[in-house]
Amino acid sequence: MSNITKINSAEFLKGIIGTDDILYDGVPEYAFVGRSNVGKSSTINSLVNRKDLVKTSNRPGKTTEINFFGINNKKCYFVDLPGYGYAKRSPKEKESIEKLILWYLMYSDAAVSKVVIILDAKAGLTDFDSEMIRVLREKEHPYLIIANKVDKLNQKETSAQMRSIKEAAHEATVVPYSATEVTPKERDALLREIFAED
Ligand SMILES: Nc1nc2c(ncn2[C@@H]2O[C@H](COP(=O)(O)OP(=O)(O)OP(=O)(O)O)[C@@H](O)[C@H]2O)c(=O)[nH]1
Ligand SMILES: [Mg+2]
Repeated sequence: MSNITKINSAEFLKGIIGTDDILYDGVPEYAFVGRSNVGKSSTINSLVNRKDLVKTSNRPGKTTEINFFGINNKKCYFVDLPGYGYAKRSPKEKESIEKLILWYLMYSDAAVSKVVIILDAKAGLTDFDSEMIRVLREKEHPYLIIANKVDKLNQKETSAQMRSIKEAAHEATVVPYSATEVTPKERDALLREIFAED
């Protein structure tokens, strides 16, 4: 694990679509996964406090490679994965993205310290989210759920969604978040959660 309490620097390193030396260089990896358009790239930008380190878009399906970002001179990597479930992709493309994600997380032997699953707080878990949670639990792999875009919900809706997401996710840690309206305090709390050893 990384013992990071503050992010001082972040840089794009490379995008990969299969095996690569970067997976095996021993640097701890923090992987951000989730359905297309839930705000994976925006969440990484908010955590590193940069508006445009990672490209974001209101057109889903923006991220197609596994993108590596070096944090604090490569003390760890933040890894932005392509989103799954984007409706306008062909079934074949969808399948190859799901395979790429599962390969990276489960079979590549990459040094993944934690998987950060990002959801749309309003939509909750998708089938592939649940499948991923099932596999992560089976492997006893540390993971954390971020319920993003809570700025779109009122307080009552937020707490109802938090309860139902937590229940559907076998009582996993679920952090309510807004990548676009986050305060420094909320951001630091999420960073602590991500870097916590469980
Ligand atoms: N209201 C609101 N919008 C958000 C939030 N986070 C992200 N968005 C918006 O949602 C859209 C998608 O954000 P991205 O960060 O590109 O999403 P992504 O999950 O990386 O998408 P893919 O790369 O396509 O898988 C953009 O228009 C963002 O501005 C949030 O917390 N609140
Ligand atoms: Mg993205």
